[in-house]
Amino acid sequence: MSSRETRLIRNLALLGHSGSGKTLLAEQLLVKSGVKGDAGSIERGDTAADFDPLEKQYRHSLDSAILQFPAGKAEVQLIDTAGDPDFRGQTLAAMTAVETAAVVINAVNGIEMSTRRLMRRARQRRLCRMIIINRIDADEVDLEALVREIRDEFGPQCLPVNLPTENRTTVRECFYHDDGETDIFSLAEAHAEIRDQVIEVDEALMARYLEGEKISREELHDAFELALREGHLVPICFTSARSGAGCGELLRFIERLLPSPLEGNPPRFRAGSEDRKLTARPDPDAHVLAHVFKVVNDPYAGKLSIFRIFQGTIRPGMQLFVGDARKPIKVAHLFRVHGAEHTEVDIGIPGDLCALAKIDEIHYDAILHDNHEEDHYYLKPIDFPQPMFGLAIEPRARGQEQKLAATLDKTAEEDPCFRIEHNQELNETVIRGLGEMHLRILLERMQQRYGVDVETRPPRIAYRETITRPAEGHFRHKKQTGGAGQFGEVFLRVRPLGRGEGFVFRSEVVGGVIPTSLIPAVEKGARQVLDEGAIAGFPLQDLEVVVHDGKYHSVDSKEIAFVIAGRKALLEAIEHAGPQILEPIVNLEVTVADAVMGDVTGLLASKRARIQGTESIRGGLTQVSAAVPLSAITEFPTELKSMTGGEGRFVLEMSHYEAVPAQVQQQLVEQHGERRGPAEAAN
Ligand SMILES: Nc1nc2c(ncn2[C@@H]2O[C@H](COP(=O)(O)OP(=O)(O)OP(=O)(O)O)[C@@H](O)[C@H]2O)c(=O)[nH]1
Ligand SMILES: [Mg+2]
Repeated sequence: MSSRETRLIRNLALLGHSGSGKTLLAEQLLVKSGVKGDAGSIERGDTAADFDPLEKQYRHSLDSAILQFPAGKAEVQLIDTAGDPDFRGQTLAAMTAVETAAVVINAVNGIEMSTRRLMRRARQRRLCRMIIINRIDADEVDLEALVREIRDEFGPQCLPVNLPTENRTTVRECFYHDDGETDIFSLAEAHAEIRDQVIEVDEALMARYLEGEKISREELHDAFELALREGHLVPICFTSARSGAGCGELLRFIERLLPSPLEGNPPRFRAGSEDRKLTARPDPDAHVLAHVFKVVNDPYAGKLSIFRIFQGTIRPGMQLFVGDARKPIKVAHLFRVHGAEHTEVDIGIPGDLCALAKIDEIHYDAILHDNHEEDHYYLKPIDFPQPMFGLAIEPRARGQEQKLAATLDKTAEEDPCFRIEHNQELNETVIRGLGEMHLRILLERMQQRYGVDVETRPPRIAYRETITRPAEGHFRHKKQTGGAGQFGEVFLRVRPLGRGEGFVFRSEVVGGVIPTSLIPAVEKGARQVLDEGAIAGFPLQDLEVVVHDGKYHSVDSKEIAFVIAGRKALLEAIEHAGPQILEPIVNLEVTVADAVMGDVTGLLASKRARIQGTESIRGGLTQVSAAVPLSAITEFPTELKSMTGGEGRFVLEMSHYEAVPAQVQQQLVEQHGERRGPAEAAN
């Protein structure tokens, strides 16, 4: 029997703006827990979490990394995430594996863009949240002001559980203690505030407390967990990942007061098409239910799938199903991951983060289970940002196409915000990510790991076509070729639908003027137009097609006749329905030095951008957010680079589709005509 116990596990993700000190803080926790003798440094590139060569080179985390260490009697599984918004795919995925989101704030910079985003995401996923104010060693930081700002921004439930003291070289706990000197605030007041906040969640306890009764440590602990779970408390800790101040105390806090998998909010599973909601039970004897939150492809060790066990026990030798697959996979070896290393283990219990190696069938977001009752389970999906920044790529050397394709697939397995698109017609492969840096790093990694070199260029824009008003269309297809002829006649009408509603096809044909068996042929013809576009060769969307009349001939009416009639009738209808070309609009977030902010907003304004806000973040940087047509920013990465001396950064995500200006539409229609050539155009 293994001595692992779910109640002793503490799973937490370190989240926060890039540079807030997450990776260095993780180092300090490893040192304080005795796992490591000395803390590694970002500059030397010897931290446990940033083990990838590119992470060392860029001095930033690019992937999430799992670290394991003891905290007193507890066993911590910590996920150090990348703060960079380009790499938020894995960061968001890590949130599904933990009870607690620990959001790290750089005391020097204060609340930053990602701080807000991550606090919001963690709340949406019902995680217990805590805030770590790091870099308390820095000169000229106003920690009292920062705590007030945090409370203004995230609510009065954000309360310190310890306070810096002795000139910020250490901290003093204030949930269990009520006296002692501190550098900021009064310890007695901080103690009263957090006690009241915690006890408030339990009415009976509150009543006894007000009566002056003594509340036991266990009762306080349980109320603390409840307050965390309900979002009624967001504890704040202070640390310096540089000097180590507050890090030992953080470790003790993790042990004593952060939730175990038995205490956090249980994750919401769903099942089947009817979207039944289910709650996992962290019971070692229940059916196995585990969720794959991370996939890593090591060029030597192969594919590693890392999952969180929510219920049941996994042991080597047992069989597991992946999603609704009938064929089971065999658990040959079970691993636990620590930084770059993985160690074989003989058991995985509820709450554990474990890994399986070299199993092709497993993919990100898969559910592993051991009973067909759980075939159709899935975890409430994460709302990932839709990657919109694209690059068309091809291998630099001939003959590397296969290798490139395989490498791209591996990359897509690891990163939920990376997409590969193939445009058959143009024979073009386009990769999409959240920003230029995102794709640049992924391509560099492909080069380093697999020796695949690529050339890149801007891709074609994914325009769409739609209609703006209802119209009628009609076509009679009649052809006599030798023996049997072809005959089919279709009357239909079209109507615009709301943006994003897609395509609806209905039949209102009565009296069998077109036999029911041939209606699908009409739909097939209509769908051809949908794919090919009607005016400029782009897919059509947001319209309803209703076929309502027609004629058929008992001998000559074959499927093909109605496919053709359906297609041509729809083309005619669209011609009268005010066809319109739509273009993707993206939300762009640019971070630049204050000094060049004016130039950048000017540049964006010249690109049909709507500036939505500018916000000065500390450290001399400004963030500009804007909605801008994707087609207008093809040159933006290069322009931004020259404007900012390479320091400017941006990310973008899909917002919505909008009509293109009239002259752009005309150009696109003309280009399409030229591409098709006069012969085809006349067809
Ligand atoms: N003075 C001081 N420097 C710190 C502290 N914590 C981190 N740093 C420094 O800040 C820089 C960034 O630290 P990281 O730990 O890489 O930050 P991160 O949050 O992991 O950043 P990403 O991986 O990009 O998300 C490094 O140069 C650290 O040495 C601290 O408490 N005090
Ligand atoms: Mg880091």
